[in-house]
Amino acid sequence: MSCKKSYITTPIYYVNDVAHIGHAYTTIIADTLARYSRLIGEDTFFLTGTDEHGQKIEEAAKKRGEDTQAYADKISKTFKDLWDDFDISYDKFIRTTDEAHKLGVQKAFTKMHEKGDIYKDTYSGHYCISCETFFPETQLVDDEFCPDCGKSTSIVEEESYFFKLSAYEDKLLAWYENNPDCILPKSKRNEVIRFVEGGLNDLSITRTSFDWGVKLPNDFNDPKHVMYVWLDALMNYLTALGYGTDEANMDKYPARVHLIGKDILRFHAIYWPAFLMSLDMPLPKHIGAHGWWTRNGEKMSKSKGNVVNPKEVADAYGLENFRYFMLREVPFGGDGDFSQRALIDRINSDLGNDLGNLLNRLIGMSGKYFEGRVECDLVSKYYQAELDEMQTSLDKLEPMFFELQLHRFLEELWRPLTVANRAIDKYQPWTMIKEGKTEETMALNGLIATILAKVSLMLHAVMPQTTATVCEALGFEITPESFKNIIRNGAILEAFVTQKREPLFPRIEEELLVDARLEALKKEQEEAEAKKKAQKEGKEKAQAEGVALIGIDQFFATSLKVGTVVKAEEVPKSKKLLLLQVDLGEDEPRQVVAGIKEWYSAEEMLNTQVCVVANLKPAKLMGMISQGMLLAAKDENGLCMVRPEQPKTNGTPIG
Ligand code: ME8
Repeated sequence: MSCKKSYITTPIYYVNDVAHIGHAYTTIIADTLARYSRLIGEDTFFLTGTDEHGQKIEEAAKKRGEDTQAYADKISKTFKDLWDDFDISYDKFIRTTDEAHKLGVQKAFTKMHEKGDIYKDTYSGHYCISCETFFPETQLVDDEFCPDCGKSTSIVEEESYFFKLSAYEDKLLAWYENNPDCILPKSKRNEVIRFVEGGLNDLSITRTSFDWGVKLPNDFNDPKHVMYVWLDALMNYLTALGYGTDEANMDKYPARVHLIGKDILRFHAIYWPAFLMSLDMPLPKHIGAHGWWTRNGEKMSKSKGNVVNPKEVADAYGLENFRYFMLREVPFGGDGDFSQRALIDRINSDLGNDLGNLLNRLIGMSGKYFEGRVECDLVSKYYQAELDEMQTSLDKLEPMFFELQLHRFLEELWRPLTVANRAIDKYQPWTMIKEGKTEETMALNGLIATILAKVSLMLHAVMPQTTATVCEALGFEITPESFKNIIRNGAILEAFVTQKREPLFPRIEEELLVDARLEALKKEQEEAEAKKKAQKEGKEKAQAEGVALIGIDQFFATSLKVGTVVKAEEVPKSKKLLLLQVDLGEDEPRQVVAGIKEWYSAEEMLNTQVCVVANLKPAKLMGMISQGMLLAAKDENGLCMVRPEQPKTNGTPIG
């Protein structure tokens, strides 16, 4: 990617919904690349924008009862406002509803047609509106569902213009082969190659079933067709430079770097280069596909209520801390999980302890020993080993950056900070100064300043404001010139005087964002704990009183039923027992031997309803089988049966 001119893009985001953390991630990576390019003196063009046509947007507007264009205007503005709020350094914000863009798309359609790459036929197949993608039947899940997002597809049979994608199979494979870095990370390139090797179908590139899209050029005299939204959208990378309207700058930025999420790799790594080949335009330099963000291990979705709002995170934790976290936490291309705990750890540890504290130590020591003055010219006399160690790390950085390995870049960039912090512990300036080693102590402060300066310059693209503040404390401004002097030419920092200042990264103890869903879960858990505790206490109390508590499950393990005594007789020779036949609504009445004779006669019991424990193991009483037990209440005044207040069908469960 290192070249004199660079062109960096984000995807253009659909306006069916507002931005979330995933959109912010792509945009922050692209912004970091753009800022670094500018810092190293490249002429940089950074493009972002919104993708506003297609069935998905039309339906989203309809669902809300809004005019489609008015709805697109509204949501597009929320993206633009967010990026402005996030100080995203884009040079152009494109919208696919811009007139100039539409003209460019029409020109491309005409060109591809002239090239013989477009023909008319009938499309018959399945379409996923959510992904705005056609799928052959063989790729569907259970003959119906989208293999990418899992939503139901709809059957489409309509007249369509096709792009001869199949004609580009070999050319695409040759391009991947000859440009090992064209798709990053490289593992993703292999995926794409395998897909293309599996064979490409021609691509339906117009739709007739709705009309929220770019119309075909007039010459085609086919007003019912609108462009397929992906042809329309991908063309933004050319129309933003003036393709089809003002082409003076078209060749200015040949080396293009497209930042995308892995979900849209196929469109960028297969369709897009094929379209460009058809248009005889230069192919992208890199297509960088990052992974997917989840929240606390789960896919983010509105229905789950766990979508991370990037603005809320940035407001709570600081925009630049958030930027650092996103880029440091996850290997480019891999999936990442957003958790506030991980973010807090990064802020307190990497930023607070390693970086912020180093600046504090420098300010403290220079203030205490040298009235704030720091000189760097004798650093190499005393600390060459540390300088060498720092340089080894710095030399590794740029290749990592240009391979989009931003997490490794940041990891390596932290090593010099460790070198500086370790040097302080090792050389103990507080002892050196007492021993009269003034020069060594000043040189040590110089080493710290040098390391802070170099790290800040390299970190600038990730944390622009923070690093500007650090360098201001070190007496210089971050500019392409200072970058060139200090990083490229190894210039020694000029002497400067430090001032006391507020810590850059105040420690964060608690999660600052209230996650409604997590809060609800936490509350539920707390309530369950409290209930458990109360139960335990109650149980202990009850046990102390000789009563054991049971859970509801235990209660329901007992089958209680209403029944009618259909036969009742005394058990000979027994003072206590009656022999009852109780109808529980089963095939046969149950025989129950009940110890109630002292209080009830057989006649009194006959034809009355009783409550029976119906799932007791059968027991033998005086040689007779008892298949249940009657509920009764007994106190000092005697025993009475527990009966339903009103007659109930035999077998009615109680509970
Ligand atoms: O696909 N994790 O737009 P889109 C990481 N309009 N990144 C995520 C993410 C997540 N959970 N969710 C979204 C489109 N993204 C088309 C693009 S380009 C010519 C047309 C990011 O609004 C990621 O970059 O659905 C993904 O590629 C993009 O948002 C999709 O945004």
